[in-house]
Amino acid sequence: MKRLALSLLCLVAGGASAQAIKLNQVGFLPQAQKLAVAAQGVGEFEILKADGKTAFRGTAGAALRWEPSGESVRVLDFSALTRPGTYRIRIAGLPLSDPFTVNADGYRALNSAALKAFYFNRSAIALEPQHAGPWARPAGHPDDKVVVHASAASASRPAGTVLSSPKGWYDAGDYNKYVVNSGISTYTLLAAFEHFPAFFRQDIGIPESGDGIPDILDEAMWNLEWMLTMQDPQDGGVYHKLTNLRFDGIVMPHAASTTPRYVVAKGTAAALDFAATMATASRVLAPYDSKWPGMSARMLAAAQAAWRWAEAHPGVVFKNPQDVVTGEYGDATLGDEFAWAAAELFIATGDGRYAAALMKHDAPLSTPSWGNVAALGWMSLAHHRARLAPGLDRDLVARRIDGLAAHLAGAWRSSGYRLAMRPGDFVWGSNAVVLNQGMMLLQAYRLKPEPDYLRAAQSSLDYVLGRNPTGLSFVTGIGARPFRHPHHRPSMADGVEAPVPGWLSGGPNPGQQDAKECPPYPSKLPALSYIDHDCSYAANEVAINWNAPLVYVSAALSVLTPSTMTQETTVSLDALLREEQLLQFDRFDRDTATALGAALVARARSASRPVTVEIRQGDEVLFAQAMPGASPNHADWIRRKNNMVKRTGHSSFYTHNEVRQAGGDHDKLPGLDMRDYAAHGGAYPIVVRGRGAVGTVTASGLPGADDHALVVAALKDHLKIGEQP
Ligand code: G3I
Ligand code: 9MR
Repeated sequence: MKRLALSLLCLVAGGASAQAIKLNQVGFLPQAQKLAVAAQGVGEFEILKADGKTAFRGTAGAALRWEPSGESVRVLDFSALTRPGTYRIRIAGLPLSDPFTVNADGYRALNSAALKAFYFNRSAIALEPQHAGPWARPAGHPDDKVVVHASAASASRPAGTVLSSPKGWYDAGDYNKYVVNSGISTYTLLAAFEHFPAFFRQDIGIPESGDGIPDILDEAMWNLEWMLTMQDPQDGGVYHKLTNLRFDGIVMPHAASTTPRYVVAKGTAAALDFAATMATASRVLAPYDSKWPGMSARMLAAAQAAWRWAEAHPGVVFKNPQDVVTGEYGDATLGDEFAWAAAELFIATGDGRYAAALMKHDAPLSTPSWGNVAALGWMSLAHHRARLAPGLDRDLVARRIDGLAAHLAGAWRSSGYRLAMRPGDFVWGSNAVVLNQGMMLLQAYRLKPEPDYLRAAQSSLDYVLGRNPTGLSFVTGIGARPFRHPHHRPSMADGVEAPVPGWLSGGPNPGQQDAKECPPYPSKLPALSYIDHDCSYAANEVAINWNAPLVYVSAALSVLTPSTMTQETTVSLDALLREEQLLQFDRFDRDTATALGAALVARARSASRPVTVEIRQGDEVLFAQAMPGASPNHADWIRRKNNMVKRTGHSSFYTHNEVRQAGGDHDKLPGLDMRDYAAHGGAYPIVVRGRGAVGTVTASGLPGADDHALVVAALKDHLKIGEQP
């Protein structure tokens, strides 16, 4: 404790961090790229196991200057260390590094904490000890009686009208609720679930845990319900924020001022961010209609009404009314908000007018932020692109995303710290810029598995977890050396020594807008403009839009980092063909299908993965089952993978690898309409010896290699074939 306090003092006073070797203090998945950073001059390094024995030796790379911190540093690459364990790095003459782990589920605790941070910022609900531990607190800000501010007055709701607008998350270290920032935050959580549903099956300990709905959706719903109340039912317009006139003091939520809270002015950005988020939620929540009856349809209607308002009021830029001094989230550039809302509404409705609106605002992409949201729409389009043709040019979707990722990866490759961040990227909330860059790199990786995209995204997470010039983990409660003093009212006022866990610091910000109110910053350089002090709202606040990409990136890396099994380089086409010879039947009929189906379901259940499985003989479905949480999209994937197997006679995983190993694009096969074919793993031919192919057995819902592995495992179970050496 003392040592930590001292090193923080050094930081505040402008001294160098005690940590000479900077690394991700949580660690790495076994097959991930693993980098640390050390000072110029360092040469050989060793990785020590927990017992002190050497597990790996390496030599640092060439020294490179990193402009954002003015340092010259050398990268230590120990990617070849893949064995799970706890390690430290040793360099002669330097203190040992912080410990890190190599672990296949290494980001689980981080991800759960980052998601749970949203729960800790819920308004209008008491946090009970069984969920909140030492950070339990009474309910604050019920917001069941908020006042229509003069700036928001309309004929049906004149100034002074009282509304109910409860729930929602506090934005950040303050207690106000802002639609614009809620939009990107909620969307990012919904996207994390939409892209990686199986990862989110574990409960995180919130009041709704165990209700049969993934916690991430319950958590998102807490804010979505609030957002719905921010729409004026009369005209579809959306109030920009629900706020005090001025910031609350540094007190707990229940002790905050009792002066009225207001809904303030409608605006175009709020309407469009609301429309995009509601359209997204309507589609992601559609399978949960029995839990939330009518909600999905209500959200889509709300999204469309907000869009109509925005079309009728295309240039209403929000500015704080004179008597309101809380967060502004003002944004005068609205084309990106139009593009995002149009993209989500197009996916939700298939209506070509939205595609046209999207193209009207088309532009090269940049890393998303609360004020620059176009990339979010393209990220959704990429996820749904297979269904969108011919309404949309699928190549354009890929080009837009790949263009951004290629640019980021280029900056990453040549950077001293191996980070895509350039000096100008260090704005207020720079840590979220880092993670949103990672999120976009991962979108490109999902479209085209270019290993550098994954590596650069890994570097984004590494940076916020300690591979940065401060040597701190920028997530409260995570890592050996986490920052401890967020500008976060509950953390400051609760009397608990440790800050509320799971929160990402805004991070280095050379704007230093709080300099007058804080001890001196150690440097003016972008990446060193940081103090771990709770006065610092410009560099050390927390915010929902900064935590959301931490949830996304930690989940995505957990799912997308190849496991040993799915590593492309280890897939041998010959071995796959041999396996197809082995996994054949002597006879196949309805009973066989039922038994094989049971084996598949048992496999899927024990892996607790929300897949859909199907067995066909010819075109007749003999068995089909969807696990809880499976997506309705699976049916279409199954159809397209089956077509591929019927055409080639081989597993769709074989075709996937055959195409890729020949340098082709498995999503673009010459002569095939990819709306009807998919070269992704998961469909397997059912071959009866002496008769040939009679049908297919298919799984959908996991990465292709994992769908394939699930089917193969079930076939082996059923055919009683043991693991091959
Ligand atoms: O975009 C420009 C960039 O072009 C320019 O080079 C750079 C130079 O400083 O500034 C950039 O704008 C900055 C912008 O953030 C970037 O997103 C502004 O200077 C900076 O003042 C602005 O800060 C915003 C801050 O509120 C003050 O308005 C943050 O984005 C925003 O995250 C933050 O949000 C606050 C809420 O208002 C209230 N609740 C807490 C929350 C987090 O601190
Ligand atoms: O606490 C406020 C924080 O949430 C905002 O992001 C920040 C910028 O708008 O403002 C903080 O409030 C400060 C105010 O702006 C200036 N005086 C000190 C306040 C915090 O102590």
